[in-house]
Amino acid sequence: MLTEEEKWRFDLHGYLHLRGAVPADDVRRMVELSDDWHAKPDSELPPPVSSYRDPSTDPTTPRSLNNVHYADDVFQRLTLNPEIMRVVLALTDNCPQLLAVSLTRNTQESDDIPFHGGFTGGIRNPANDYQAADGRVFTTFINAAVSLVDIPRGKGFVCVAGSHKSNFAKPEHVDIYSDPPDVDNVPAQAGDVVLFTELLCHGARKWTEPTPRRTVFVRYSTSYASWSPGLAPIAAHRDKLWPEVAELHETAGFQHRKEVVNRLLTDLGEDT
Ligand SMILES: O=C(O)CCC(=O)C(=O)O
Repeated sequence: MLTEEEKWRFDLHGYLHLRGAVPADDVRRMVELSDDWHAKPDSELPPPVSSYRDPSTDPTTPRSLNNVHYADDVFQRLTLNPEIMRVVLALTDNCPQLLAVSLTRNTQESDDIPFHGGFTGGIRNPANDYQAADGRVFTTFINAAVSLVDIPRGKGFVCVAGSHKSNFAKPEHVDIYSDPPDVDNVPAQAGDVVLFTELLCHGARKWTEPTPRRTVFVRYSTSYASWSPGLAPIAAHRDKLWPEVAELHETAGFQHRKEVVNRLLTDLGEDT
């Protein structure tokens, strides 16, 4: 499901840039919902949508609204997006679990996001691991960053390409504003997805454009990772999810093949 070039690129860099993965109508709808919900306090949001950090006590942290897929179909459709899932299935060896969906807004008032993540040797965390062998790439914790706006060069997502398999600590002076080849910035168009292993050292530069940056972060892990069991699905709101999305959320053993995976593989023309 990954081309040889994509495998080479993901192994080398720790991320893939999927261009035009999300239909324009869906992007428009998500921008509309972002502008509506981000204008409201948490008390007026459709449950179980809520801020990751309370904006009244953390006003400069980019506000991230969690659980948005319970509140509108467009986000459920995004969790099953064929281009995103083509890559997620390959990277999890057909054992994916949906962890979280958050709608984030960065404005000129928002803080930048310093580098975090990155492997610096030692024993790997099995819930956030990366391996490449037998002509395949494999990772256990994935973030699909879906951009809803155009990101000019020099702004937005940055990473230390290759740091998902680095063995040495990053020098202090290499930061989110450093230049290539130490730091990669990924300019993107609305509807593009930057899909990365959370093991990659990554962050975001300060947003200086007059209109907000709007991004949906869809996080996946392997189905058998149980380090965030409280995340999903939320029992009291499970009936708001499509059956396939609820199943995608479930923790399951690595020998178990989810029905949603078989359906996606069939749609992708793969042998189930
Ligand atoms: O805003 C970004 O592109 C980076 C977000 C980030 O650092 C994260 O989701 O962990």
